Amino acid sequence: MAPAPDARRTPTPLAWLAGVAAVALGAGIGELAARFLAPASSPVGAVGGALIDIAPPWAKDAAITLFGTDDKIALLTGMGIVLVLAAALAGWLEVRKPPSGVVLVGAVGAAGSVVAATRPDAGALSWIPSLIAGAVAVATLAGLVGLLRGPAPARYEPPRPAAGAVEERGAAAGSGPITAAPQQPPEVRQPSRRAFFAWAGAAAAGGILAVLASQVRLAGSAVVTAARDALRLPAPVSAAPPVPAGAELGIADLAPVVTPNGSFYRIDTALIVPEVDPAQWKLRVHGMVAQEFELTWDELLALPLEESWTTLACVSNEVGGTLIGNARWLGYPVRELLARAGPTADADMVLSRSVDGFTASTPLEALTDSRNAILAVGMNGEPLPLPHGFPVRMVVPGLYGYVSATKWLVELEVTRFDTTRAYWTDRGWSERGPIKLQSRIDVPRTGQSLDAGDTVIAGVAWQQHTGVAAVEVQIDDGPWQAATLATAISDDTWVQWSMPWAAASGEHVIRCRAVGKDGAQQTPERAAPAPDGATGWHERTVQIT
Ligand SMILES: Nc1nc2c(c(=O)[nH]1)N[C@H]1C(S)=C(S)[C@@H](COP(=O)(O)O)O[C@H]1N2
Ligand SMILES: [Mo]
Repeated sequence: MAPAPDARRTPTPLAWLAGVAAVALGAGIGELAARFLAPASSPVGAVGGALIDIAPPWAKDAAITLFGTDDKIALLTGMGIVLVLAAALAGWLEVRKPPSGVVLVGAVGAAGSVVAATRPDAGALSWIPSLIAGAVAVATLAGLVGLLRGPAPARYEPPRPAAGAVEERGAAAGSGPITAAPQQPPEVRQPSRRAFFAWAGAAAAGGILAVLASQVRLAGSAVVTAARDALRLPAPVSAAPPVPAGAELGIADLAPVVTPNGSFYRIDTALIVPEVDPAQWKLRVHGMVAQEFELTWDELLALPLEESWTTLACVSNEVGGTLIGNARWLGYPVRELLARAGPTADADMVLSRSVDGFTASTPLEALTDSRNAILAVGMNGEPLPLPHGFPVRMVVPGLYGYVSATKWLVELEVTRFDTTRAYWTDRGWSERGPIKLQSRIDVPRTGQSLDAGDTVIAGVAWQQHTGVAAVEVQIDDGPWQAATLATAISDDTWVQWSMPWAAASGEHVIRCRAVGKDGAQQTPERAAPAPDGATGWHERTVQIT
């Protein structure tokens, strides 16, 4: 392979720059290609999705604890840092030991291609963008490093004995063409630094522009947004009851009893929000049933839809956490669809599947009893927002989202717990996920400085499908005092609570705990979210001045 005679003359930062600029251009072009070819399989999206899938439960837990609903931004940032470091390494390698740099870059591109092609939602063309990314980065890196090396030194040729003359090398040294060369250090022509900087800058800028362009909604993806915008959901045959008077205490900083869609927590494994065109949407109901069937979007909307209030909660929610929200859902009872399919007597679970491969295992019983387990199409009076599962998701009161609330739903498979596992149960989370009794202090806020005097302590409490009977508050290890419960919308929703407080100056510790309508006390025992939901009392320290 071509040696790099002047490798030591190339400042290392320039080698890094060559790698980073080349990879930036490759990655940018790859993302852009994905936007045109196979939207669901951008190289970054595919690799990120795979990383999410192989992450162990503690890693999910840690990511959510550290970054909350910004976990995806954190992952992308982390991937970006790793990519930049790897790119700099490739540049360095290519200068020192060509072609190891381009081999590294090419290998990463090829690996990305394999990952993209094997994602659950991969299409026939999903392998292409990563391969394009790799090829562009390889060509750019080779070109940039070529510029760093400069043109081949014209006035210096290392001694190159003729074939078969190796033994005679010493003897021949004094004769032949080399004798004509001046006996002084060979003059290496200064490589063109200016050209290098120009091309490296152009490559990096081109990469950034391509990434930006790939984020612009192109004709293909606008289809789903436009379909959603144009949608008029049918009126429910049974409307949800209005929010009762007294359910919303209207206290500043207290979570509103109805969570606006825009501030509803979002948790899922989808690095890129799936885009499902309702016109193409179908639900397949199959498995251990008497009668398999498929349901189209138009057929679903023609069914008598019902409205209900359900508070969704994430199993990853820490004590005091905010991965919970309450909405008015419009949908069709899953129980009716299952009745149409006719589950066999030995079935005990329904595996719901998302278009991106996510699955949830829900006890058959929770989908066939009288609760409002629905295929939801509407959220707070509008079609589901894309990040919340457009066009169809499941909503099941009383169960954590990971075992029930499948977004971008395309399949219901009736099966058994002892033969089939779901996305998170496959990763160490509990098979069953009933929501645990919890209560949270929202007011006073963390870090809020309050003046001594009359103020209020307030929060929310929940145990969906059981209901909350009482909330108690303890200040500074004093006696537990009953808070006032607001009116609950229903047992399937959270409920606000409040308690007046004559705050004396100093530092105070406030604690809360709830009692369920089944008489159970919220346990003080601290448990982490994994494997089946956090427990413990929420407490907050406040400074009164
Ligand atoms: N397709 C899909 N559906 C999913 C998930 C997912 O990762 N993919 N996550 C589940 C989890 S863990 C929760 S808590 C809820 C969150 O729903 P939300 O994002 O609408 O609040 O969605 C559930 N549905
Ligand atoms: Mo979750």
